[in-house]
Order: sequence, then C-alpha cells, then structure tokens
Amino acid sequence: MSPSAETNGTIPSRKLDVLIVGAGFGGLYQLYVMRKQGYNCKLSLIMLPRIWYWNCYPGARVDSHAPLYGYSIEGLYKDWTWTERFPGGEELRQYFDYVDKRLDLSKDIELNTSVDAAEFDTNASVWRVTLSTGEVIECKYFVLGTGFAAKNYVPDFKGMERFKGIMHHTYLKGKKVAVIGTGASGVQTIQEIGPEVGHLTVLQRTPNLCIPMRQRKLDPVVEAELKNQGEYEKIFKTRGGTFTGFEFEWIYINAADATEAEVRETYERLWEMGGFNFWVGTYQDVLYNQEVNDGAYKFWAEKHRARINDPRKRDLLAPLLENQPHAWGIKRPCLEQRYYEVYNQENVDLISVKENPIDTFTEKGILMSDGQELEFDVILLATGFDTQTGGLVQIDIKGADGITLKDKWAKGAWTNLGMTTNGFPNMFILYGLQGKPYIPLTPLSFVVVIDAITAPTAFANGPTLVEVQGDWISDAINYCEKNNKKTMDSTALSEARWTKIVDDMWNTSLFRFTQGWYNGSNIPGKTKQALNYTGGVNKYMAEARRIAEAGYEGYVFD
Ligand code: N01
Repeated sequence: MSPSAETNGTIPSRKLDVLIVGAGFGGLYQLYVMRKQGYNCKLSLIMLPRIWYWNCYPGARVDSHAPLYGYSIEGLYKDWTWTERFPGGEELRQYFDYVDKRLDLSKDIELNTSVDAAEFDTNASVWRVTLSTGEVIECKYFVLGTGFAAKNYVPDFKGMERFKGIMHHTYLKGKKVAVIGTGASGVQTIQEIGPEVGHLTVLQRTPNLCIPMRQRKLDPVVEAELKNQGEYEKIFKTRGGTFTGFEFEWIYINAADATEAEVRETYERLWEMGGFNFWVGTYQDVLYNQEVNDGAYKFWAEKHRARINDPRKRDLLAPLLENQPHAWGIKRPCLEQRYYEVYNQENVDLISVKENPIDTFTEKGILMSDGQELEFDVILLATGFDTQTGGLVQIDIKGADGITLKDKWAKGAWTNLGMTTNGFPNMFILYGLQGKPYIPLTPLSFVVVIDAITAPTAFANGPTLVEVQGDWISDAINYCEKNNKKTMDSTALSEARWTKIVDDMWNTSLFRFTQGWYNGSNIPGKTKQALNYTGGVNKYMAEARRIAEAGYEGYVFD
C-alpha cells in the first residue's frame, strides 16, 4: 500500500478534480470536455501541443486528410479553412493556436512543465503527481494523454559520440547528409531535403511500402460551399462510426470473389484517390488472405518500379514479389509525394544496411561493414519510437499496491479497452495502446533525431479516436461522481479478456507477421505483443459503450 502524503512528506500545493498529462489532440479534448462539465482541471505539458511543436523537421505533415484531422466540436470547422488536403506542421501549429483561442484552453495549461512521477494514495483515494517544477498536485482522476509515440528510439550505434558533424536541419542546403530509417519520418524528410542538399545518402533497412498522397491545395470557395451544404457536418458525424475514423470504409467484399479485371480497376481507382484509400479503404480480405495480399503487393510494386530509373535502387525500394520485405499493409505505409523520383537524382545514394550494415560512427561519418567510411556533415536519425508503452512507463507511476507501471508491464502491457489498467485506479489512458510527454530538451550533440507521431491507435484517425475515448472517460468519471464512488479500477480478469480479444484478432490477420512498432518488435528487449486493436474504431467503441451500459462490466468501484 502506498504511503499517505502525511507520512511521505509530499504535501500537495493544489487540489484538482482531474489532471491531464499531454497537450496534443487527446489532452486538449479531455480538458475541454471535463471543464465544460464543471470539473476543476489542469493540463500539464511540455511547451505547446507537443507533437506539432517539436516536429518541425523538413517535410513534416499529417497523413490524415482535412478536415478529418481536426476537432468536430463547437463548430470549430466553420471558421477554420485548411489550405491543403494534407496540412503541414506549420499550419497545424496555427490550428492549435486557433483552437486554444476559441476554447480558451491556455488558462488551464501549465507551460514548460512535465510530469515526472505520480503515486496513488490508497488511504485518501487520490493521485499525487509530481511536476518537473517540484510541485506536487493532488487530483482524483489522472488522465494520460501522452500519445502513442512520446519516446524516441535511438539505436545503440557503436561510436555515436565520436561524430563531430552538425546537428540542425535548417543548415542542410549544400551539405552532405545521411538519413537512417525509412519510416514515415524518414520518407517525409528524404523527399523534402533530397532536392536541396549537396549530397544525400539514405541508409535503408526495410523499404517503406509508400502510397501516393495526392496532395492538393484546397480552394477556400469550394470548402465554404461544402460547409454550407452540410458536408463537413456529415463527415464529422460519419467518422466515429467507421473502421478507421475517416469518412471512408473498407470495401466489404472479398477481392478473392471478384474478377481480375474488377480488382485491377478498383486498385487503379484507389491509387488515384491517394491517401490511405489503397490501404484501409480496399477489399476487406487484403490483410487476411495471402493470395489477395500478394496481388495488392504486385500492383504496388509495378506502380513504383516504373518510377525508378536505376535497376539496383528499383530492387531495393520496390522489390518484386519474390523479394517482398513483408506482406502488403502490415506495416504503416507512408504517404509520399515525390519520394521515388528523389532517388533518380544524381546527388542521392541508397545503401541497404541489410546487405552492408553500419559498423561504427566515426568522427567524420559512418564506417560501413564493407570497410568504406562515408563522410557526412549531418546525420539524421529517423529511427522511430518506443511506441504506445514507452511514453507511459518513462513516467514513474506507482499504483495502489506501490507497484510501478513499468514493473507491471515489464513482460507485456495489460489493459482493459486500452484505457485503464488494473491496480491503477482512476487513471485513464487516452490514445495509447491496445491506445512521456518528453523530448530531451538537450538533444544529442551530433545527430538530429527526427520524430513524429500518430490507437485502435495505429489504425485510426487520431482526432476521431480521442473524441470517442475522451467522451468514454468523461462518462466514467461522471458515473463515479454521481454514484459517490471514490475509485474505479479494471479487474485483472477484464484485462485478460481484452488482451485475448486483441491477440485473437491480430493472430487471424497477416499482422501476425509484422516486425515493427505495431507489436513492439522494433525495440530490442521489448516484449513482442499486439499493441493495437485491429477491429476498427466502430467495433471498439461499440464494445466500450456496451461495457459502460452494463454498469461498467469488468470494473470494481470503492
Ligand atoms: O518510425 P518507424 P517513424 N538501423 O518505426 C529504421 C507516425 N508518423 O518515426 O523498418 C537501421 O516507422 C527502421 O527500419 P525497419 C506514423 O504512424 C506519422 O518513421 O525496422 N535502420 C525504419 O525504417 C509512423 O508509422 C507521420 O527495418 C533502423 C525506421 O528506422 C510512426 O509515427 C510522420 C534501425 C523507423 O521507422 C513512426 O514513424 C512521421 C537500425 N538500427 C511519423 N533501427 C505523419 O505523417 C530502426 N531503423 C503524421
């Protein structure tokens, strides 16, 4: 049992109903919704909406299209017009400023503050949360809106401390640059900087199976007309009820039952539409039936191979089916704009680190296993995140039995609905797993770490999911308050049930072959498990609502 504040000397300076950690889409929504219902809340964050504040690497942009990457509440969309179908980082920062002004959020936000630790006091049934300022705040409900990718992953490359190159991307013009990693961060950066750097070397381990973004400018007159016709309203109503949280859906027939010509025609159409249509808007069996998946992969490879001039680069970037890196769509495809053409430039080299691994970093650059030392002015690490669990366990959170979240999840994460975890009463997780707000403020001195974000975390449009989860959390809190409950906690049994649901869905799909952040296998030593619910936002929320309507089945109250 945790000691009380009186016995451990942590006297809280403020008492709140709800403390929310993280000021991205999730945290801000939770603040808005709780405050509207009269709760006394604060949100603690590191600077501005963290993701879109820090992610200012060249080319950073969202891959959910407008207006879906935005809030549906308070008619916010009426006075905000996106300029591009897939908005860039700068425009997103402006959007957060607009939302802040409209909803008057800042007054309840602690700037430049991170949450270092939290401990549940079982005697008083409250959380005591320690901020980076040293202040201790007492709250009844503790909401973690830290997002799924709050902890960078930097591989343990040998000799990294030796590299003497520069570290800031604004000085890239004319420089010799290396990019390690070709996930979404790498792809966005490469296509942006390729045309302006002196020389670019991409060190690729696994090719990203990118699909076309089909970016375009949005015409304000057309968008105004769509708003007037109620189209925006319709989109926001639809999105909570679809698999992906977008306005589009899977094609609910099997490609296996269609003719070859029909499938081809469908693929061509989806390809031209751009965005995630070719991924989560295609035939429902594509992620389940290996033969259908092979067909989608072949189509994908044919499209991109035609864009790459050099045969070696072509085979590395878009291998033929017999050499495919993994099944189509089981790792996140990045939306690209001119990614493949960049490799046709004379100043761009591509090295497969599977064929020629990195041996060590040197003062001048990187020594490859074949003995060649590559010299660089700048090395950009786009090597990803310790996703979903990493950002949560880096905060020292102690539950009712004094056990830390890190220890509880040491051999794998357990949650109910991805929003609660047994032994941590009145603590809710938003947009984390099965759904640390901290980027080091003193970055590595020799490399730039590129990171970005995004519950059904990985397979859902973020703003859609945070609104439906945020409402569920707020309903649960209201239920406790109306029924005079001091605590709400999920049972160990409910977690076992939920984890089995998540695992079973995962194991019947081709996702079971994934290597990457979807199942934690990108982080050495991390337990490999399905970290994402693959049943879709609609099914997920139906189950969450059923549990609530059954009097919070699987939960115990005190
Ligand atoms: O990270 P990643 P990310 N040696 O894990 C490679 C969201 N996001 O930051 O595939 C060499 O996908 C690794 O190789 P491999 C989005 O949901 C959204 O790019 O493991 N390479 C891979 O290529 C995304 O999915 C946007 O073989 C090494 C790369 O590093 C998620 O965030 C923008 C290596 C890591 O890719 C994460 O994307 C950006 C090593 N030792 C991100 N270790 C938007 O558009 C790792 N790699 C909004």
